[in-house]
Amino acid sequence: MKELSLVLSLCLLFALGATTNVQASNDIQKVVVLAKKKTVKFKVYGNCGMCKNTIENALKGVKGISWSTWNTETKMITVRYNPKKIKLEDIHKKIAAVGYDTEKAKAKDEVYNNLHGCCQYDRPTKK
Ligand SMILES: [Cu+2]
Repeated sequence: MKELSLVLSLCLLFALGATTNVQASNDIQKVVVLAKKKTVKFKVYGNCGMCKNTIENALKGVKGISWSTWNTETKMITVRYNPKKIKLEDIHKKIAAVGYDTEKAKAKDEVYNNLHGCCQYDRPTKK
């Protein structure tokens, strides 16, 4: 029993210490910022590693987007973003702007036609 209460008071001390510690409050703020971010996964039509570069570069440096990665096998993109800074719809549009159809946005024909021959993926049929 004595040991248990010792452990409990140690825990309490740690908890108090943590909340009054400046570093800890910075960490809490970081967690809050992280909590605002979302990770989404959706389909982006494409073929190869060159497509991967084009798709990922389209989202690189875009405000509100932390990172993205497109899988050449599954054709799925994973995007980490802050919904307060960029709308999911706009992420789809950014990808379509460089020639790649997504579940929600369609690339312009002329942009698609300018893609490298090996990158001209089979376009999804219209619904
Ligand atoms: Cu390609």
